[in-house]
Amino acid sequence: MRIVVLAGGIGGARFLRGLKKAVPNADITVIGNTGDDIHLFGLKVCPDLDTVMYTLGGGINEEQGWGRADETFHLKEELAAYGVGPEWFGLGDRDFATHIVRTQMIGAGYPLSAVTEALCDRWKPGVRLLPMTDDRVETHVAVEIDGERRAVHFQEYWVRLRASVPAEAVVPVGAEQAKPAPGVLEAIAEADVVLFPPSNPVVSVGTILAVPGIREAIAEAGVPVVGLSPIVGDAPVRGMADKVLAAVGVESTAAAVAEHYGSGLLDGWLVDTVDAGVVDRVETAGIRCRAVPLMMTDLDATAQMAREALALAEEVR
Ligand code: GDP
Ligand code: FO1
Ligand code: CA
Repeated sequence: MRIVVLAGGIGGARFLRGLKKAVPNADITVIGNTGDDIHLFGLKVCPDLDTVMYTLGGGINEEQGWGRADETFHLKEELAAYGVGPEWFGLGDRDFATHIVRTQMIGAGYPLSAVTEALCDRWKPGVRLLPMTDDRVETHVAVEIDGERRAVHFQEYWVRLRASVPAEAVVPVGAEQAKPAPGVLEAIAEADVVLFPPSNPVVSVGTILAVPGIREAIAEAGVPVVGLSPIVGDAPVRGMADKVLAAVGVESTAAAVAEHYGSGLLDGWLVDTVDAGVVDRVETAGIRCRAVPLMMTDLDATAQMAREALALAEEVR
């Protein structure tokens, strides 16, 4: 079975671990969000691609969900001693190596997709990991600080400001001009099923869908498209999805997120059992819906979520 998954960072990566366990022989292509990417200290950092790569490759900091296990921060401290920031972004020594290799290869002329493949030669994530695009896309968030409206990088909004001010708009800068990376449209066209893991609907899946051609390819593939809600009990399980959903005028409920994707894109939607009350509303919107446990507490629970998603895909096929 050929499965395409549109993934952000932690939610996407943890779901993929369950999917691999549920269907060990599946051919899985991950289309990763690169809107979170940021250039720091002259280096290109791709948090969501790295989160998927480290999680599936066994190098992730499990408690934190991002960054490397067994990490140290000597380099960051040395940079700070020179007064070189930003200090608010936690890049560790082991993680730095990834960004150095990536930046060096990009400087030598390799596209991000080729660089990602080279990095995955080491980590062997067991999936084909493709960036959504080789072009530069950066998610910016419009905020009002001290009465002044300005745009900040998504990482500044989330990591420095901890999403403490309302997001007034979310803009994937560069997305309109971006082209899908090599292999992305082909993987979608050849897929048997497309899954949206419980990733952020705005700054993860939404950013991937903002690359012209990807949404259209999914709709035209004619295969089941099934998503899992990242909103449980009217709140994100973690992160700032509520803040960025508000910016696009969507309430933080499992039903509203399904309606936001819409029946033109989604065929099936899984909500958590605590949200069983919204199943009828989602089905009224033309999307087949089931309520099942959606908390990724351990690998078995996550694998069961993946099985439920694939079962729903068979139902709507
Ligand atoms: P990020 O890039 O690290 O923010 O990760 P993603 O975009 O892939 O996923 C973030 C989303 O995952 C958040 O909106 C969370 O609510 C959701 N999430 C995290 N853990 C769980 C879980 O155990 N169950 C569900 N249903 N959603 C989760
Ligand atoms: N998230 C944080 O909350 N604080 C950090 O200092 C931080 C550093 C960081 C470094 C490398 C990396 O790959 C991820 C990192 N993240 C950090 C997570 C990052 O914000 C991601 O973009 C998440 O996916 C949020 O959507
Ligand atoms: Ca992310």
